[in-house]
Amino acid sequence: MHRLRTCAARLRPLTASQTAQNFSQQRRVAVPRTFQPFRCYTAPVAAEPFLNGTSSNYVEEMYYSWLEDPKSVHKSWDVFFRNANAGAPPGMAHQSPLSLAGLPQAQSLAGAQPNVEKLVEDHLAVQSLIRAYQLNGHHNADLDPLGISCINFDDAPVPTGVQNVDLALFKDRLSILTVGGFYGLDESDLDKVFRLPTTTFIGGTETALPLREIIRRLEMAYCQHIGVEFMFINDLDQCQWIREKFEKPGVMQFTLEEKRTLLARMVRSTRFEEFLQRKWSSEKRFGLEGCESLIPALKTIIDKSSEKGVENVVMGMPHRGRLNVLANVIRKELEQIFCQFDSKLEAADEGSGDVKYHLGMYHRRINRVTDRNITLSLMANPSHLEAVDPVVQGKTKAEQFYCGDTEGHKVMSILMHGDAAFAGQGVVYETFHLSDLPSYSTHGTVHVVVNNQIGFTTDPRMARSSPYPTDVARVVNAPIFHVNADDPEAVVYVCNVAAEWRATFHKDVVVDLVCYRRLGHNEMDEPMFTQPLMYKQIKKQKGVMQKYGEKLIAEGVVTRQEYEEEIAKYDKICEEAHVRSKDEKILHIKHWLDSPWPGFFNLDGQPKSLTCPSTGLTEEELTHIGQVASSVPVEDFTIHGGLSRILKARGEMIKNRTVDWALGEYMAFGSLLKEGIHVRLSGQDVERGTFSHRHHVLHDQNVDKRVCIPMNHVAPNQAPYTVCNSSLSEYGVLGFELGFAMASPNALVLWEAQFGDFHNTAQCIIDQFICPGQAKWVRQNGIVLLLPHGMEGMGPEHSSARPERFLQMCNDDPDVLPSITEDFAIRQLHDCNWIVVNCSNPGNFFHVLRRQILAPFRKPLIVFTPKSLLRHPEARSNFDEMLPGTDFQRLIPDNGPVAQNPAGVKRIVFCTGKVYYELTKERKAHGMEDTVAIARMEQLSPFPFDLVKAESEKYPNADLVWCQEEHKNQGYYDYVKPRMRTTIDRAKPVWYAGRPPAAAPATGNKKAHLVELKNFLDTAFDLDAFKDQM
Ligand SMILES: Cc1ncc(C[n+]2csc(CCOP(=O)(O)OP(=O)(O)O)c2C)c(N)n1
Ligand SMILES: [Mg+2]
Repeated sequence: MHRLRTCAARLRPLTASQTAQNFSQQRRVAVPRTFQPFRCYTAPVAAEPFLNGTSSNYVEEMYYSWLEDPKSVHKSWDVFFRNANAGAPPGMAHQSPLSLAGLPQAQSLAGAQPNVEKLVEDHLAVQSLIRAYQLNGHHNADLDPLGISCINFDDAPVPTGVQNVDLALFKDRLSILTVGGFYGLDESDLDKVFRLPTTTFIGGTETALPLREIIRRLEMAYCQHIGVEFMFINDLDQCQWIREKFEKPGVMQFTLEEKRTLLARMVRSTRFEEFLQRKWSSEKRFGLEGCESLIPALKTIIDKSSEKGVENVVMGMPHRGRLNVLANVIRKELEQIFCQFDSKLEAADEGSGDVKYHLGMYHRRINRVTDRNITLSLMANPSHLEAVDPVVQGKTKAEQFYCGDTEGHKVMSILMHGDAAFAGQGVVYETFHLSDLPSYSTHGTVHVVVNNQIGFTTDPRMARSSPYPTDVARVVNAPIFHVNADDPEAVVYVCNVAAEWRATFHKDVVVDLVCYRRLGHNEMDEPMFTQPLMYKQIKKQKGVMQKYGEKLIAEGVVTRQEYEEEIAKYDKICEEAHVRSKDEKILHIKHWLDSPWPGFFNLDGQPKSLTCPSTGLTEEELTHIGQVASSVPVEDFTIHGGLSRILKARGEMIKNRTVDWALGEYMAFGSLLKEGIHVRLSGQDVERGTFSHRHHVLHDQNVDKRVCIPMNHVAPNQAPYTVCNSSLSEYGVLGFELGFAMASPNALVLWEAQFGDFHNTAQCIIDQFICPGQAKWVRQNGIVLLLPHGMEGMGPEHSSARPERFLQMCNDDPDVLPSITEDFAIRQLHDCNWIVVNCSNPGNFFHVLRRQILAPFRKPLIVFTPKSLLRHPEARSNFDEMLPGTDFQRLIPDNGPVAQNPAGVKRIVFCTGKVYYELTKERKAHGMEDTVAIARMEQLSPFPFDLVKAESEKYPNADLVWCQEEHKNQGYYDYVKPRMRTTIDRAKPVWYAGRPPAAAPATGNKKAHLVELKNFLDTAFDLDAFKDQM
């Protein structure tokens, strides 16, 4: 906490004398009317050198004061504001005191009345003092229930409970807030009455107060159990709004009823943990002891939001207190929670399941306070802290989208965090940066940090370089409300304000519950090994429920008997639920589903059928969508000349009944939209396409920011198409899209990596959610990952999407040939954890995208997409391959000359993706078109055992080669080889033609790249190449 001190020094505002000095040095001052959201690039404020986070608030105070009464500010400011309001250009509004001196009033003021100057200075000093509290008051607030951080911070105990203002006492305190002590004021000023600036609300209905009272009220507002950080917000209305909430005298008052409800909630929260501890003292549950106020905090946020019209709250949280939140906020039946502690419980569902403190939950119920319906869901999450943040935001966005809630009035998210994780995990920052982007904003999230001042065994001073764990939120101008979690009323107050803030401004807000962790990291851990002094203090600490109960008894709000009865009542509820829990013999993970898809499955959760209709389209549909793709469907819209040529070429292709890659994708998206399926494509630069092939958003060359999205002009009643360039994030954005895809099965949600290798910065989402999501949490997800991939001599970084990694995580058994039934293909899809494809032509890409939606279940789809093939003249498909009756081809056999005389074929080369075109070219060059067959494996996983079998049996005299352009330890070889061997009952070897093993995915040397290519192609067509390996 000593860092706070350094920080405080840096943030200190100017003293009155400093201000005067600066003023006389003729610093130019900006006009507050130019306070604008940062996107307004042309605002004159941009040219004002003076305006910054510190000075702007000072200027703002003056401005408000001037608006009310121009005489209330110094003449120089009066002139300045007049000039600015009259439209003076930036930098021209200020006139130096020299020219002011020419004014008759100023002359008399300056020359004749030295006392007036002192008066002005004193008023400025008081304004600065008020501002110092608003800015830095939180440094002096009593936030830590243990009192440890205060001691470190000040090297001396900080007095609280301000009733009598004594300057001697405050001089020390104020030195933290101000430069040079007291802004030139002294004890004799304490009883002088000062006019209050309009930037404070401490006066209530009074406009002037004695300095002593001003300080007392500021102490009450900013230095008690709540610390408010907000002065960095560059919006005057928002700052005023917060000041009013915390400064107005008497704001924090509770009715008797509210106090009783709060006590009841504290009882539930506390006794739940105590019950678990009594019954299962040696089980891990990551209890909430030390932060029991989290439960009333969340309930308050939900109650207030429900009152403001919210009907659906999507929540994400880590391990700490999760069971308590499930029980007391979401209201999961207690027996369902308790039965999970029974080790004899059998799993009823397929899949691996997950530990009890990771599971999600969905519940629709009546909010008892507002009497309105509310849907609460807690998303399942992996152990990886904060990974669920973007997922929650994506799901929230989708829920808002589907109910037409464009401003977030009905659906909102709440994210909970641990202090160490909030500060340490980069995905928090990535998620914050989505918060105000049009296609990603959820219109405000309430963040609640369980700041127990420790992360596992690590102290904050080793865990972060910022004073608070919440500083990351400052990047998006979110106000931060620090609160001592041992004061439940203060907690409830800030939570109410946070929910109101969200409902008013639709921006993020953070509640930092400063608390402690009574036990170890989990219930088995010994914290005294590493934090002996902290834990000695914790052992002395009276529980917050007990403290609050005693307070209310002393206040006469409840009697001791009532308090004890409340406790006994909840204990009984727990005991009875525990008895019932013993009857539970089977654990249904399905009961823990966070995102049910009503009507999509049968009642038993199974797909309604195990068939998939043809994914083809009629000639008319193909032509129509093709025409949309090659036209500009709005009037008076000038597109770039190069783009006109591209659209013209598309028109030609459509006339010739062919599609290239971009058109294949267009046909898939356009047709699904027409069928009412929402399509959302997100990722970096996806609107145009990294490779400039897509052009889904057209830009008017004459009108700034005027755009047209032809895909939204496919049919009158079509579903909307969202295509959005994302922030430069993979982890955050992929998580977000996964969450979006979770909300409904009736949407095609795609995330495209700029280059496939960049997916590894989102590895956590892939490893923890996409790959095992269904197995862990019985929830399906049809997200599509488009990963540009291919060895094209571009160097090690832009070549490989790392197919080997995706394939290594597929759940099909390499050593077992599944029985090949009629519904083999769809059954395989149903059983797999994800689908991995590498299409060699746009027609097949079109089919696989449509299959994502036409299949009766949802699986993630990983597509390695091409780069050079986007424009390859041979990588085109004919309409005939896309008509009704056609489907995705998992394997494309060789239908060339080899098919005429299979017995004469000496080799079958199996391959996938772009290398097919290099192989066919080389085969032609070798004149081997009737001796070497080339089969394309378009779907790598689930492995097309049936088709590989048929293809290899077709050529009895051929040897088998797997050819890939990737290095041997990469690509597909390790996945494909054992499965091919299993398919042919290990009757023949599977030879390898490809690049040798390597550490890097590709060479950076163009020549080496070409030599490697030539070498492996030579191997593929050298029928003697493997003789000496036999
Ligand atoms: C990404 C990630 N890294 C490491 C861990 C291991 N881990 C689990 S809890 C924890 C400490 C978390 O501290 P904090 O965020 O303050 O939450 P608390 O347990 O104090 O409530 C750590 C390091 C993890 N779960 N996730
Ligand atoms: Mg912690």
